[in-house]
Amino acid sequence: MTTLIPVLGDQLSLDLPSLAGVDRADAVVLMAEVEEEATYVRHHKRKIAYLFSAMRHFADELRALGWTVEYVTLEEPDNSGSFTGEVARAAERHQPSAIRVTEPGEWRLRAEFDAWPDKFEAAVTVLQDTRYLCSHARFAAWADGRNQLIMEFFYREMRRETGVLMDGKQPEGGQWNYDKQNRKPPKDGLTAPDLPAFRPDAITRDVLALVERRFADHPGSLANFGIAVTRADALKAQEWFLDQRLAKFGDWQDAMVTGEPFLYHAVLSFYINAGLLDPIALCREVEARYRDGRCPLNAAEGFIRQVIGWREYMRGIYWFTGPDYSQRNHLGASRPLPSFYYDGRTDMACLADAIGNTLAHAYAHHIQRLMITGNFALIAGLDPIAVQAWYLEVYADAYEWVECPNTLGMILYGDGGLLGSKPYAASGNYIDRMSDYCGGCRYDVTKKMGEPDACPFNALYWDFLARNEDKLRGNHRLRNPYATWDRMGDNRKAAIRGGAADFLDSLVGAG
Ligand code: FAD
Ligand code: DLZ
Ligand code: SF4
Repeated sequence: MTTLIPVLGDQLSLDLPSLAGVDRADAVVLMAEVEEEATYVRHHKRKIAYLFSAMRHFADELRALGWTVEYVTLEEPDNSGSFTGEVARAAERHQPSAIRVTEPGEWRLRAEFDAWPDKFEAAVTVLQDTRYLCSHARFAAWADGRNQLIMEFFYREMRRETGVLMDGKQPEGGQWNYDKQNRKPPKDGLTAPDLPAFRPDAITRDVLALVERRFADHPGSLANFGIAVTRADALKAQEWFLDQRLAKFGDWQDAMVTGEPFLYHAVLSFYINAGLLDPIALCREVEARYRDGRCPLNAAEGFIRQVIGWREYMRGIYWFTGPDYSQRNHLGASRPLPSFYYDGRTDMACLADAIGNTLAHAYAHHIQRLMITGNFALIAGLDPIAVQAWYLEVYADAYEWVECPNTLGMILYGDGGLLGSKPYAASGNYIDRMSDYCGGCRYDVTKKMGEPDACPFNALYWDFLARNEDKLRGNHRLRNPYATWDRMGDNRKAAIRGGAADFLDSLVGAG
């Protein structure tokens, strides 16, 4: 009568539905480090090390709670190399009568799980992942029949349903959204308190050696690894964010400063997405700090919007649109990813900083992902498949359910506006306003005409609009930029487009 409970690397939560209500005395939890999950894209070394160590610690946590856990390490000689292969081997060993699993975070694995009933004799149950606020059915009920899926309206429903930051039926403070108070340009010398670092224990040290040995050709560095790998330490990181950074989160949410990889961001997405932290409990803590007068409303609302708004919305879009969503390419972009995405070697100071952070920490904060690497990918017309693979590889919080809609929908406009009403394209001007990058750059952000030292973002921005005119001119939110473009003389237009073409020709592909 044994129940087999396979648990994936991003399901490290005691609240997992597949664990709920099961007799521990008659169940086997299966966890497996497998080549297929570790290499279906070339994940950043830090991401693999974090997940393997967190998985090993979670297995120990479950054992301490009385569960029987079978843990298959990557180098175990009989390791089949795939998750389904390991379920098959465990089914051979235990002849379970039931297999209970929580749905995975990617269509790729969902297709595999859906084939299990034909493959295994045991009764297979795939349970909805209750770690999210919004079920697939709930999102579909909201989304069905709408031409555009506007996050703000979805977010308001989540606020109403949870009662978070509500004052009766009204939003706390009278407004739903304090986004306008989340855009302060950085002031000179803006710094943030250092992140807490968690010293690697023996389990983590073993995993670091394993990753160095087996994934040497994957991007990124393992130096100074300090990511929390247990729930207890992730909770310490959460507490530290609430105490040290939350109050200023709202003000500096969109700011970028050279050499400050984290600023006032939470740096909690690794833990939330892998199951070590509960996002809803975290939002309630944030609300409590606001109600106690320990953080302003623009910080509390700004943070809660990211978690019960953007995060839930992105997941809803991913499952609502189906497995083909990631293949869309509305703008027909096809340029290979430049090599500097993998080594950070570029004279563009903004890209060098954002990519340098990424390779060092498997992290970049949101505005770097959106307005630096993302904006460049959009206006340079990079191939959406290559861009998605890069974002999935290099961030320790990346799983397709959250990476794909952010990349394809939010930055690349690959879905033609289902998710955003206009592309997030910006010239160097925006980057100059929101960062200190341009002061230390060999390019001149004030130059636009295609001179050798003109900021490449400037020519690329106009070139992007001109290149995609047939698809974008009709967008009423782009009326002003197109009106400006129209007012430019032919010589100026030709100089800008020539500058963009020269720059694009000079890029070396990563392949
Ligand atoms: P904070 O800025 O402190 O925000 C708090 C929390 O809000 C985050 O921990 C996260 O859980 C949530 N959040 C904020 N913005 C988003 C968003 N747009 N979508 C989903 N959740 C959000 N986030 C991922 O978790 N995984 C990804 O693979 C991922 N890929 C991205 C790709 C692109 C192109 C862009 C523009 C954004 C991506 N994001 C992704 C969203 C966001 O950048 C990260 O969640 C955030 O940078 C994580 O750092 P933090 O914990 O310091 O977040
Ligand atoms: C990301 C990842 C990696 C690198 N390795 C494993 C692994 O060896 N075993 C495992 O169970 N999960 C791993 N994961 C997480 C999965 O890829 C993740 O569960 C799916 O992408 C679904 O979100
Ligand atoms: Fe980036 Fe242009 Fe500023 Fe250089 S000048 S940092 S390339 S925006």
